[in-house]
Amino acid sequence: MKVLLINPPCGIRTIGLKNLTKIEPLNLELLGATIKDRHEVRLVDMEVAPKDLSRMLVDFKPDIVGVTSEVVHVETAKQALAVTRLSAPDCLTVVGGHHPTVCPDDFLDPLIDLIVQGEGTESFAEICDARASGATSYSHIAGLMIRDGDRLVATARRPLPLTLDHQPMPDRSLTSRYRSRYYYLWEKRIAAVRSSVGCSFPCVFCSPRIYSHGGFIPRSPELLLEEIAGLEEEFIYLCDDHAFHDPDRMLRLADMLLSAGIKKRYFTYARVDSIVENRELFALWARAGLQLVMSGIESLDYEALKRTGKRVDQGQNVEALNILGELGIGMSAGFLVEDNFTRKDFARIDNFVKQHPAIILTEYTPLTPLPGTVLHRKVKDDIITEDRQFYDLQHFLMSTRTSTKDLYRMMRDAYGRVVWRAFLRVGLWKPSNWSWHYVKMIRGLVRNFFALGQADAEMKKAVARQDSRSL
Ligand code: B12
Ligand code: SF4
Repeated sequence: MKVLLINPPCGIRTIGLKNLTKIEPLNLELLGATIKDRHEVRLVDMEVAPKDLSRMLVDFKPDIVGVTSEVVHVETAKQALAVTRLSAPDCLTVVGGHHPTVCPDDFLDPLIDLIVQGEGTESFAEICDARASGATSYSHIAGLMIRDGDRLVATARRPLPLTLDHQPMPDRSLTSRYRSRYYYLWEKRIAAVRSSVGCSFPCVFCSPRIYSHGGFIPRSPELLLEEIAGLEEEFIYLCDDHAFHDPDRMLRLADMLLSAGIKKRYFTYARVDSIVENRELFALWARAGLQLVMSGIESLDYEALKRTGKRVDQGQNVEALNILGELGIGMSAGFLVEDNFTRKDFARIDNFVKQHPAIILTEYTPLTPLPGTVLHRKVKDDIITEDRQFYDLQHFLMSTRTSTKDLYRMMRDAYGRVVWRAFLRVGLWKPSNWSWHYVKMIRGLVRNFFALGQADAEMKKAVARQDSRSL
């Protein structure tokens, strides 16, 4: 079978990292690796080359098309399938990934034949094999949602695996023509590696914990060492939800990387309490090359921090920052933007950031009810738009006490200060650090700046469109 895998672009109104970072579609590289011995596989990354799809459809004529989707890709994934169906009307269309797993209803659409939930590699391989042997029904394959008229019918449950060790090495040759275009902010050439998935903490706004049913699924250090050692890129984006969930595993991995003399630099997400509780482990990781961690500081206010269900306190936030500062690891610190924020609240965060030089970057996030989360269930009736391109953790999806126009402006100005601080703290001004891809980064910053300026008006238009449809 000819199998085409598509990474769709983000929605046009989406703001944030989409304009500042491009990362290989590791999910599709894993799917491709799983089936490549039996099927012919191609991959189109529309995030970096949106026009490639039409060209590929003419050349390749796929029998099966697999599209991945996060929440902000719901419409663009469907658009990609609409284009596909024009050239290949008989191809089998399959959607999978994070958002179809936590919110399959968003993909109930005649353009989509099958929805794969969860880890998906085995289900997808079974779908391709069944299609190759002439199947027209897929209801015997576990882990799917199949459209039946205007509803979705689930096939048998496919339990989540206990480890990720059954998955093959991602087939990075599928993205060879795009690799030079992947970057992470100021890092020029990067690779993504997944060392685990899931997290068992109870944060009410968290989508990954819903995906993993509150479980933590690791890949073994031996396989990770092999994968990392084989990478050409020096900067590695460990795209776990909480890589340090099991400190012993991370200790073994750091030891193995150091013993093997592998010199790479790493970014990952880490909870502040795991930093505080595992100082020596982070010291080891600093030696192994850990350069930047993303942590949710969330709030400087005791009650607001408690409301997140995150179970960390301000003392741990500060201690984690001190530890990282001593170890020379930077933090990208996430802060929630409350709906009653004023300039004073942003100034308070600025002061906090000034006092903690370990903070290299600051991210501002309005509390976002991602579908499937506990928070979404709680506030469902207060959400003002169903248009998923706005579910980017940068838009206000519920009514606010401070006017949204002011909130977006304050966020835009705060990001301006973040850029200036990063410029100084990372030393981006030094000519020796210059890279041509900074042009893309600066273009992305300008796009985000204007998009935040327009965000209020764009949201109001989206709400009006929705209201007129429901009349
Ligand atoms: C790395 C990452 C990024 C990277 C981009 C990764 C990429 N190439 O697209 C960057 C930093 C750019 C990024 C940006 C954003 N991200 Co992001 N990101 C992640 C993170 C941490 C890991 C994703 C990943 O690569 N996982 C590894 C792969 C292998 O796992 P996977 O995608 O789940 O795939 C497996 C299965 O799902 C399945 N599968 C996947 N696709 C398909 C397709 C088919 C056909 C089949 C059969 C199976 C299948 O098979 C895979 C192998 O088992 C996740 C957290 C998470 N747990 O997913 C957040 C996450 C996906 N991001 C999120 C968001 C909101 C964003 C942004 C909108 C934020 C912003 N405002 O900028 C943007 C927009 C997306 C973009 N592409 O730019 C949310 C999405 C929520 C949701 N319900 O969808 C998540 C879950 C984080 C969160 N806080 O909730 N992100
Ligand atoms: S610690 Fe992070 S990954 Fe874990 S549940 Fe909370 S937000 Fe999600």
